[in-house]
Amino acid sequence: MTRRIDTRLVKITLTSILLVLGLGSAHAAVLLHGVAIATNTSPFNTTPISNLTNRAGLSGSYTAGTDLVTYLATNPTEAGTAVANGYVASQASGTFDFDLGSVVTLSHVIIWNTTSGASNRLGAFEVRISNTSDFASSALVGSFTAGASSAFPVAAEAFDVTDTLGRYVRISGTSSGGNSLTFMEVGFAGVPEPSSALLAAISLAGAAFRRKRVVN
Ligand SMILES: [Ca+2]
Repeated sequence: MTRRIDTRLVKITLTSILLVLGLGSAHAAVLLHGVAIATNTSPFNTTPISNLTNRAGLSGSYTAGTDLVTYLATNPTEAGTAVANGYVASQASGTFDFDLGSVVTLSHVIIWNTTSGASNRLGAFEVRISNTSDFASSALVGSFTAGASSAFPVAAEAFDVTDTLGRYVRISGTSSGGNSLTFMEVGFAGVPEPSSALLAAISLAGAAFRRKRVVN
């Protein structure tokens, strides 16, 4: 009797683990928190780099955990006015580092650029992910060229990166033409690391296996 219950518990637990792992696919990408932490550029004016993740000008609320596809379907726009909402680098290229707060599988970077009429808008950029804030070791997960809306408010553009585990994201960007570099906002999507629920399920499975062996 005890043995039968334990076997069932193991089956249920393993099914739960597979379910959780299944949910952790690229299809379940959700918005992630991300905080702008560093740049090697000097601001053209007094705008702080934190403006890149201040969510100030967005049309809808940017809430971590929201399904990415659902979020993009709401056409979240950025109102504009770089001084208040965006960042203006005083040089044409630079790096912009973000802390996602914990290790995740990054799947997308979302950019709200400045308008197409601004030659200093973000053009070509690369995305790297690292486990350390100094990027001593990092993985290149994508190379892209940002688009731009004709006028404010600007639309969101989601860039599909190679799904990769890490905590810190570096955008190395170049102006599309001007001698300074401006963009408004950056968001992220991906899959959080195995949740505490999954870890609990694994330890439960382990306990069930151990109990089964004792019964045998
Ligand atoms: Ca902003």
